[in-house]
Amino acid sequence: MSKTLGWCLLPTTSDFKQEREARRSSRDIDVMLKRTSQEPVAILVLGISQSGKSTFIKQMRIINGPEFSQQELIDFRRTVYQNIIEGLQELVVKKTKMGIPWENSANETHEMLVMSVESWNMNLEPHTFQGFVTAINSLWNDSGIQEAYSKTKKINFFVSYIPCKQDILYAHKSCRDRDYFVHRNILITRSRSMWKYCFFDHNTTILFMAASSEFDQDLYGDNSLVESLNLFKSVLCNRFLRKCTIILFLNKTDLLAEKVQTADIRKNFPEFQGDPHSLEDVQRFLVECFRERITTVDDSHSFFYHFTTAVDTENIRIAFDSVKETIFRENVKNLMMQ
Ligand SMILES: Nc1nc2c(ncn2[C@@H]2O[C@H](COP(=O)(O)OP(=O)(O)OP(=O)(O)O)[C@@H](O)[C@H]2O)c(=O)[nH]1
Ligand SMILES: [Mg+2]
Repeated sequence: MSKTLGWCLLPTTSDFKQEREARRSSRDIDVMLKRTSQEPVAILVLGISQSGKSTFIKQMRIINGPEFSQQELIDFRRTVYQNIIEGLQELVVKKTKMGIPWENSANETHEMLVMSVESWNMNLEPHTFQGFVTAINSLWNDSGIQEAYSKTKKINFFVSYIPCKQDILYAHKSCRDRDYFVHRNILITRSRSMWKYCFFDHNTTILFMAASSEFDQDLYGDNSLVESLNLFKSVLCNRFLRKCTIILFLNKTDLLAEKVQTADIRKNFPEFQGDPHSLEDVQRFLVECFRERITTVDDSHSFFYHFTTAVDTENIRIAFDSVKETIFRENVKNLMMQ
């Protein structure tokens, strides 16, 4: 194309020079693009507990394969049983704290049974779990528990079954989840033990997950969003991570959309200006909270963000495609600056 154009315009020596330069740049870019697409890249998935890190990594497995084996599904069943019992125990404690009585007084006996289960200490198989089903159902159907539940976050109940992919995504098992996934030249990990595989340069991206719906919830006694912002700031201050690109996933958008309908973020964050019942306004505010941490520490980080729902495979597929594109673009930019 440039050759044809060159002949038509009867090029001068300087035109030839320019064309040679252009060809050389184009070749350099081709080499760089080839290098970027092959260089190992690491994504460190960071964030406070319950923000959705393991769910994101499970989605990587669902999206990029291989399929879960029957044994893996059965292993997840125990986690789901454990989540059901622990979730119900948490609700019973909340109900008591809120001073809500049992609708059905027979549930006092069921309460004793369920509260005595040390689910983390036992091998929950279908036949053991079956022994608690009547009590679980009865407590769950009591209006006292329903009232406590309507004032807290959602928990799912299942009895004697093999979990499907969606159940796996809803299961929470702190720390013991498989915590990395390799997709082509990309290592995705949430584990510090894998940091040895990272270069901590522009080839490493921090994917910071924050549960956007938890602005009014506590984690170990402190506000969950404040905890998340503090961790975000300490990540930014970490000298090893200084050159990394930061991608923020403001996660649990489904729960946030539901929450803003009734909750008022100004109770926890009086500086919020805007409509507390507008999802967009609340999301904009949250992005600014995180962005502000970057500017107070060091604004040389490249910063990108997405509103995600980690339990929604399609949503994560789109977000991950965009993450890959961002990493690629950032790498090309960095190589061109070298
Ligand atoms: N509704 C909803 N639930 C989510 C979303 N993301 C994660 N969860 C649920 O939130 C819980 C915690 O998610 P995890 O991925 O286990 O959180 P984590 O960051 O790995 O937590 P730790 O392992 O304790 O550090 C799980 O029960 C998930 O199913 C989301 O976007 N929407
Ligand atoms: Mg986890």
